[in-house]
Amino acid sequence: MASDDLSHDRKQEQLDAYRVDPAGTRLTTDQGVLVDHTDDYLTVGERGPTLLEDFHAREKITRFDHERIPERVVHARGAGAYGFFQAYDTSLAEFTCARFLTDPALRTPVFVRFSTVAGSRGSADTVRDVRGFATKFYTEQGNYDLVANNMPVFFIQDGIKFPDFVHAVKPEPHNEIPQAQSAHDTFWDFVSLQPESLHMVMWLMSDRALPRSYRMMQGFGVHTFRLVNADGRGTFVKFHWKPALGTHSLLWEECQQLAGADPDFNRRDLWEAIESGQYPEWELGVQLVPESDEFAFDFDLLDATKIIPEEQVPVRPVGRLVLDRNPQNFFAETEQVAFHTANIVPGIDFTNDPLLQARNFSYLDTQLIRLGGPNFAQIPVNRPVTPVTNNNRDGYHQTQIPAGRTAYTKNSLGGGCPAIAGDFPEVFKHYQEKVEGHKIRRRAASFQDFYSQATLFWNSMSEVEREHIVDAFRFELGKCADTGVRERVVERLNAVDHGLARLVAQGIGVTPPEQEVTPNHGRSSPALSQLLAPTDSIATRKVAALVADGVDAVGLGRVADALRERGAVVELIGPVDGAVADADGGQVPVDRGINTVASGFFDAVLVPCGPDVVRALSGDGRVARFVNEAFRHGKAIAAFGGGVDVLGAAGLRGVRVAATDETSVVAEHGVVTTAAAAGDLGDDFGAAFASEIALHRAWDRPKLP
Ligand code: HDE
Repeated sequence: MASDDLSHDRKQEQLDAYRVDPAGTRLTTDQGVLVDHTDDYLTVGERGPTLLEDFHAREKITRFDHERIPERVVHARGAGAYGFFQAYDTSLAEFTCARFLTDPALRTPVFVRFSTVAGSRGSADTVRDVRGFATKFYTEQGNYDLVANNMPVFFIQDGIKFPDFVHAVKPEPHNEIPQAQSAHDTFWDFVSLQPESLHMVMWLMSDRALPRSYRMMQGFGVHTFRLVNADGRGTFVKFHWKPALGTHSLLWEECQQLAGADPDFNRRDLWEAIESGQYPEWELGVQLVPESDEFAFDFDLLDATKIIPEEQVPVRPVGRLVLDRNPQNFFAETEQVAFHTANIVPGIDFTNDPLLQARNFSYLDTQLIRLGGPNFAQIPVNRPVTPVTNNNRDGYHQTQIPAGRTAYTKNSLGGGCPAIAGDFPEVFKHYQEKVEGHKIRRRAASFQDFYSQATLFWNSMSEVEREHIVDAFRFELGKCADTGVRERVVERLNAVDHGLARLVAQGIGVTPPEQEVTPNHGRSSPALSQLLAPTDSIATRKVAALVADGVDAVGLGRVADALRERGAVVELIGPVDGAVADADGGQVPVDRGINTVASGFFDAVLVPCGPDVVRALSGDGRVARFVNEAFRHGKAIAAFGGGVDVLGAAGLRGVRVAATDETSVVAEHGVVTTAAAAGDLGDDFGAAFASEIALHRAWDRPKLP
């Protein structure tokens, strides 16, 4: 079989056969008839009635009328990309016979689709929501789909509740309000009556629900799956994706701004990173639990509302995922891709997690209606790179021509083909599990602890992460009109942590609970905090350099070079698009006018020197707002020479900046300043700015009034 680079290209080669390039072609009908006029209907006389016989117009309009397919019932809005997965070594072979996980010579092609959950296809990216992270591995043993989320647990324990949960979070049925929001009565009503949702609700109220980028979020398979080795021995497994750029979030205020300024913020970010060759990367890791330890935990491994703390079972690195190619057509590829938790390959199997089992039904079922029939696996993006040979036949959109007269097994008239694979080494063998029991509809007692991991999550947060969680609860519950719902949620939170419940209550006009119901167990899992694992890289981080006529191009160039050398993206933002004059009268092209951007687009701001610049920037309310917002959002801000004055004009307070004669670098709370400019600007200025950007945000910065 093909290996290394070849197998990575194998999917692309397959797709090439379906790609249609309009370059050099002429317009035809669907029947291939050339068309010379497509702007006017066929009519009787220039101003007369239109004719039904105009087959070209009819076809054009009909095709347009039928362009839409149903959007996904959840995860409707998404963005996808191709890439590859490669295992680091053979060490997992002891546990699984899945070759893509154990053969480092294989580069397995993948398609990944990221998504939000609640919003419609056209909703904004930066809403408070879970993010989907679904990967289709086109392995040499068939397609494997790891349909993951960016949070490691789920709202419910049993799939039968999924329609209830989704109906509660989606827009309310009487008025279809609100779009892509959990901040409304029905969602919180559901939460208050289903305490098993609380752990996931803590994640949803945390910064995890506001990823800075799809490229900067973790992924989790959520369920406990099973790895199966060549001898048929099973091992429980949880799958983890870890982003190479670190896990980072936006702030809620930025999200709201971005939802208007660029509703495609995350989608665009992924697209642009790949187009510019900055390929996003993740590491796949696994937590392995021997079957003998099935009952060694104080929760049930089959309960999808629980994590296995990483301190208890470390995450073991397996391989790397790289996304290096954008799709060519959103509909054909990203919209038509069909994931299914039951798409597994030899070496991977299910457990009896009742949420997973329900998914194994739902995904195939939903594709049948969404993609219009049973042949959706023939759609190019969905095709495996391995041969598909069976007696499944007919149905809507059959595109193959199965030859021969036999469509049944066993046959003698077709030479017995396709033949049963028998003991062929690649054959899928179901994991053998002995099962016994009564037919009942009842949740296990081991699923009944709803609070301790919600508490674990709360205990593991840093102070600033906790502040964000409290603010999120206050915002969301503040949008609930029903006081009974607000009170019930506070009651539930009181079982998570008394202090949390009181803080939330105080922000939403509910009487804070007097009594602690369950004492906080005090345990934490440091790996859950995003802030404890900062990266030192500024790769792909976006820096806005605010420029105007008279800019010190020499100084600006030095800082920009220092940042670009470290992988950051520096954009020059002018008063309008076009160019500005530099201090010597030369032209400096700008990347964008300030009227087309928002501070939320950037991770950091640079204010350069130049007397006219300072005058122009200080007098521009848009600049003041831009810098002020960046400051409030904790972003790294740098200014040199006279540019330091712009910070004061933008209302920045409480952080020391360089005095007018102070040419050394002053860095305080993520604000980096110096009076030096042009040729006097040293390398240490750019380096200091880069270090602050790498911290993502200066969380200890004084708050502006
Ligand atoms: Fe999904 N989910 N889900 N889900 N899910 C769908 O499948 C469902 C769950 C996830 O980019 C649907 O093709 C049920 C957990 C992702 O195309 C649907 C239950 C996790 C995506 C469906 C769950 C997910 C979906 C809608 C509870 C994280 C987007 C359209 C039993 C591990 C895939 C579709 C893409 C999509 C059902 C719970 C992740 C209806 C019944 C837990 C990333 O089949």
